[in-house]
Amino acid sequence: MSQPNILLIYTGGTIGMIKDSETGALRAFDFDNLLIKIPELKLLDCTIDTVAFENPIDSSNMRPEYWVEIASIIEENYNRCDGFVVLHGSDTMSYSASALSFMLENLAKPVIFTGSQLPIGDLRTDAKENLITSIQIASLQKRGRPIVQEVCLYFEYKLYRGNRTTKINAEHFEAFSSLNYPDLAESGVHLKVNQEHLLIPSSKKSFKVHKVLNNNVAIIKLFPGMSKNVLESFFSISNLKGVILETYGAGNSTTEDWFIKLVKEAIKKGIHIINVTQCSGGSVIMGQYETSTALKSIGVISGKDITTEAAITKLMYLLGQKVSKKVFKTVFETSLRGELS
Ligand code: ASN
Repeated sequence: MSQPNILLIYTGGTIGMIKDSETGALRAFDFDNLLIKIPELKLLDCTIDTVAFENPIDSSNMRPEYWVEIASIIEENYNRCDGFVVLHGSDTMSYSASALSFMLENLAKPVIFTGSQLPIGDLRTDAKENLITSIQIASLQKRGRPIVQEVCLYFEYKLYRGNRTTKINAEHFEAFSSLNYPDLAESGVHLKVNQEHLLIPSSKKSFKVHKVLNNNVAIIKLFPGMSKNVLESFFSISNLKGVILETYGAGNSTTEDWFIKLVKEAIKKGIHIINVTQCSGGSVIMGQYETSTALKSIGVISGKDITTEAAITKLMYLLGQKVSKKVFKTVFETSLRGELS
């Protein structure tokens, strides 16, 4: 049987960075140098092709155009390759993994995002394990079919559903967490895949790539003391189409009249408002407390247990799809790629 063919897509991030000799700051460097640093790749049981961004980026410079670029590379190589590994900075990796999960409809092959906290050239780097195991996961097959068939994120011995993750630590090697969904696999002495948690795509539907994203969106994080003026300014942004409202606890907010009135007016103007909790884990349950019943009754959409990263990218995706006003709430509250329970 032939070896799986894996495409490694290098976008940038700490994994391939070096220290600028003048400023001491880390900056992205070219991909060929990166591969020289990992001779172990030749020992893997697969063939590896590589594509790199012309100018690799620190992922803090990530934007939807780059997501389209990653999606297009996957689309162009979809039939030829058995799996994809995307090397990406950790800062916005959860946003990118979430965005790609929505853009790649009926995905039936693994797309594994990974990166590292220390550059690959560093003596104590976490890059090698992350990269090598990601490639191994992307190569896993059963009866000639890939075992993982969704967008994932692999970091520090754990494989997560990409759109369930959040970067939770800027210091630890264990930089990501998936608080509302179990790990898909764990890497120890053996690679343990939790089959029961994997997405199983419908084999009848063909792969489709969506490249239109609408970024006329905003995230508003509530805090005690937020003034009417601030909220009013947000809602008067021209052409604003949707807002992720980061609320307290199980989806609660202030019940002050001015607040509820402004949100109600925004919804009337056609702005979609999605209630997502500021907590890292748990779910929005509008109506559980008195402080969320008004939000429910004026038509605020429940983000349930979605992450902010998945919510903002789902919003951009659905707006890009021109989902009608009538069904927008229902579609948003439905799991499309396993992003909510
Ligand atoms: N600033 C880096 C990035 O996101 C952080 C990292 O990769 N660890 O590109």
